[in-house]
Amino acid sequence: MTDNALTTADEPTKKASTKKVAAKKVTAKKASSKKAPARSAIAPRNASRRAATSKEDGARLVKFYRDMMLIRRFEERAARAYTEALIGGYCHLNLGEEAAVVGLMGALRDTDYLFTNYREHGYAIMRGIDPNRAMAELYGRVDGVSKGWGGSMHMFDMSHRLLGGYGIVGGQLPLATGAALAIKYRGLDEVVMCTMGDGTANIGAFHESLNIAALWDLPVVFVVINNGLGMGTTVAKASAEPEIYKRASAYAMAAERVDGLDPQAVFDAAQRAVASARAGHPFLLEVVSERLRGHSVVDPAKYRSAEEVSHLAQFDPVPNLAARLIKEKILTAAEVHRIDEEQSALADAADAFAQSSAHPDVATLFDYNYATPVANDSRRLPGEALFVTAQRPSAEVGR
Ligand SMILES: Cc1ncc(C[n+]2csc(CCOP(=O)(O)OP(=O)(O)O)c2C)c(N)n1
Ligand SMILES: [Mg+2]
Repeated sequence: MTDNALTTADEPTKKASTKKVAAKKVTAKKASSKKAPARSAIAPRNASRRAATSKEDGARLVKFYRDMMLIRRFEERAARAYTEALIGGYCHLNLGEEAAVVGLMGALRDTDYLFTNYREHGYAIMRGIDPNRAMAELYGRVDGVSKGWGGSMHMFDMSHRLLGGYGIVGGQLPLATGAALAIKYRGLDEVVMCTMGDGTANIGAFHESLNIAALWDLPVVFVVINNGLGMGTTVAKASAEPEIYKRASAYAMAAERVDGLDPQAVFDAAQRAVASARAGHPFLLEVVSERLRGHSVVDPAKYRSAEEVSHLAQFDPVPNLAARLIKEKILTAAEVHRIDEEQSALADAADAFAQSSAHPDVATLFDYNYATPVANDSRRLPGEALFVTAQRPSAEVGR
């Protein structure tokens, strides 16, 4: 059990923000506040209460730092390439959510599956996909994870069991639930993790998927990354129950809420959630996180007050973990700096690799739409006629 699990379903957030709880079946008995608590209330920094870090935990924290730094530097390069118009389409970044990404992915086995949304670059890399191939996909090049045809939102790699990348909010949930049903049907020891945002918890597919998963005891962990915003709409404005993990009580599903800025806390909670799912008890894990930039690279986030923006830096998990590693003498400042240099070099290399990769041949545009041949598969390119009519003999024309 971690020091950083935040609340149970039974306790209003403001009172319970640092209380130790066990993962358990949620039974939201008391009505909770309709107003979402302030960021500081739902994501307390409780470093002072933390037990001394063991050698093993220290080594894991260093690995988390390395991985978080890689995601950070990768995303910064992606943002730059996008603003230079080298990357097209949409581009949503994991900046601020790095601790959540590494903690969650650390709890999965290679044989487990991941479904995620459009904010997916960090997840793809932490599933083991080469950053070069992830960046090449953003650039739409042949060496990309999806051969250049998916782009930022649609990475897919069966060999790393990343089953997408979905741009439709909530689109991944029924598919993830179906994958979990397939695993159960085949009697396999595998788990599906399905990540989404707080806004997604208000989509119909969320309720349908959680209901079926609980009813049929499917091996799936639903993870809500609660970054406080669905595009520019706050959780308080969008959700009647802002403590999203409590919604599991409607499906008699186990649930937990955790501090998403602490990678160790996320890892511990994710391990509990995954173990529960592997034993046939689906789980809802709410990870309270921060989105440091706009919804996508082009969003200036004008809906955030200057005061809110000025507080964001204190919630940045990357420098916070660096400070902890130095304070607890797990690493020296020089070692922290070296990790940054190494991961920056990897991100630069990924950028160079992507730029040197070829554009895909347009003739391959439709080659990956279906896994098996489909009789009426349309292969019409934009601008081509919908129906190609046979030429009539000239004598018939004008009759
Ligand atoms: C069905 C559907 N409705 C609306 C949109 C437009 N849209 C894209 S992202 C988004 C907000 C989602 O917020 P959240 O689930 O919190 O995820 P986050 O972006 O914070 O990671 C919306 C409304 C969409 N892509 N799909
Ligand atoms: Mg959100």
